[in-house]
Amino acid sequence: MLKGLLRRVGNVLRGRATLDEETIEDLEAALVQADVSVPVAMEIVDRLRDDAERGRMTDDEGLLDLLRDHVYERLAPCEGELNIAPEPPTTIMVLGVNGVGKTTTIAKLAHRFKSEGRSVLIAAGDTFRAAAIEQLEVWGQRVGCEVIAQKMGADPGAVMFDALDAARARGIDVVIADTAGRLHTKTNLMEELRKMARIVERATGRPADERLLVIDANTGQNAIVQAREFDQAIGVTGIAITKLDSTAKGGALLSLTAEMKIPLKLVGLGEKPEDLVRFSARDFADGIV
Ligand SMILES: Nc1nc2c(ncn2[C@@H]2O[C@H](COP(=O)(O)OP(=O)(O)O)[C@@H](O)[C@H]2O)c(=O)[nH]1
Ligand SMILES: [Mg+2]
Repeated sequence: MLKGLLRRVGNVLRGRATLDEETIEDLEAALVQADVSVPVAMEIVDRLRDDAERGRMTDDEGLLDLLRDHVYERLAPCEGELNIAPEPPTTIMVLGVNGVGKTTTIAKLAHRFKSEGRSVLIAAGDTFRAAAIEQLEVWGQRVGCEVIAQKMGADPGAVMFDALDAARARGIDVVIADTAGRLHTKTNLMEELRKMARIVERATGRPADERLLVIDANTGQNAIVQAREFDQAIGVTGIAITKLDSTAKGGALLSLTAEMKIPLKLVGLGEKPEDLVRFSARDFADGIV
């Protein structure tokens, strides 16, 4: 499933048992091309050089194995589980810029909770685009979940309020809220997000249990900018990385976790409801082939 991440890096190292100057240069370049930031790429190369000098290699997969181990060690402390509230409803706000996969991830999450026997309500909080509401309703039908929606242009805070009200009345276990693809440069949109967050807090007596930031694995270094902006707005509690099935990169994750200590929780591996898995540092590292 996760095969071919950092593919060029794998190619550079394959069959090489020694880390000569040429390999080091190629390795650094390949890491940066796979969206690893320059400082993190240099750290990785230094670490590999140290390990190689200590002779921790047995065969010609040796360097590649060292890289996998190192990536695993970097990411393992970041593995995290979705927060589930002790008292229902668990509220999950799904955040991220347009096109990263928020709506699809919501459908996948709803599908997963339902298959675990939990009741789910979806709030169509992306009221910015009419298509977004329709798309969510189609998904709701597909995965068998009610979607609470208002018209395009409606106040997302009001949609959130309605959804929480309905959830309380019906004893729903999980409320998952879509949000607009707020360009982080547009302050009023971030303001709307904060308002939605306040409404959750007022209705449930605590901040949204999960403020899940969706990041497209193809995003590159901009992922860090996105994470910072959304974190400043309402505090991000977890990250879902989508489209890891369709990229040979994935290096942005290494830079992101070097910069910010936000748990990595989910991985999107396709466009179907079941294409969502828990983030696993081991799988990610072993995906480097
Ligand atoms: N290959 C792949 N495509 C995805 C994944 N998640 C979402 N997509 C696609 O990305 C596009 C944008 O997704 P959408 O959920 O509408 O993004 P939103 O604007 O953030 O709500 C759609 O074509 C989805 O099918 C994934 O994990 N893998
Ligand atoms: Mg959407």
